[in-house]
Amino acid sequence: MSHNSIQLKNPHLEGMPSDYLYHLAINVPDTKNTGDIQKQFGDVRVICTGGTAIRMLELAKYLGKLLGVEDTSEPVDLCAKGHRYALYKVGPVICVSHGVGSSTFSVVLHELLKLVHYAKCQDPIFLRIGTCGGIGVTPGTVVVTKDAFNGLLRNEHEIAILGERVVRPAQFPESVIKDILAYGVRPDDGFQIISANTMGTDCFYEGQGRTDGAICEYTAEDKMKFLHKCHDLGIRNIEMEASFFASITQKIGVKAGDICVTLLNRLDGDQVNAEKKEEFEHRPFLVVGRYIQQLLKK
Ligand code: R2B
Ligand code: URA
Repeated sequence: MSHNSIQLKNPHLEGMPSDYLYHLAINVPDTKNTGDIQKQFGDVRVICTGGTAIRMLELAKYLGKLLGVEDTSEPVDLCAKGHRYALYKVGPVICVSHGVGSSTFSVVLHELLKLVHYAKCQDPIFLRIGTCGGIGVTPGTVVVTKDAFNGLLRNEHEIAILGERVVRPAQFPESVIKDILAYGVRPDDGFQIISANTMGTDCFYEGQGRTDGAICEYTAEDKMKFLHKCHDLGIRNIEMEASFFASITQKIGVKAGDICVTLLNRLDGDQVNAEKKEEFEHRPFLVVGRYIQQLLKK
């Protein structure tokens, strides 16, 4: 089987003798000779990302045990010096926090893509393990994203570049979705897993049609109409990164998947009930853990 490292889509990088991955606090002193980075990160096959540092530490510990990683010491945050994101490495997996929304995720994802490029990682897969609001599904359901919609209900990601609107497609590869569903689920798990479309918004409150933010200029009826419109488009969950994540990984041509657990059914309300949060947040760990186990057998 032939393996590939990722090709970035930036010709300017060719002319940079060194590169400082500022928010990760990782220095690449010589971009043409990245032996040290390859030594530290070259074995990485899976890049798990998720909102908070604590959840990524828990995931790292969980995966360390599951994958039988020999080093049993507490994972160390390798990017602590950057003071922005946390990065833990357990064997061939790194678990990295990305904050809330695509603006914070964008910063770390650009740097992670450069990191795996400099490290010459072979066939890396990027995953997001997150939380979301569901639409018409039982709270606790795990949703694996197919097409990612933005807050304008378009299956694309829109971003301002050089003062212009740039629109990019936002789909996740079918092969990854298929494998996550095939290997990540067991009938006795006690929760549902589905693949469906996801809306990624730039705002938790008004952007997701909530009526419990500091500002709301629409009626409860308008909100329900909007949520039903989402449902009609096959959208079963709402979070804040999917369209950005799909668009960047699709543009680079790197495999990726977005796996989120629904904390509430938005057709029933807006407030997130924290009671079951911890139990629910563990569900994508099970799914992703089994998927990674299978992946590493190949
Ligand atoms: C889900 O949860 C966060 C907001 O609470 C955000 O990162 C997301 O996508
Ligand atoms: N995360 C979101 O973005 N929305 C929700 O409703 C819950 C979690």
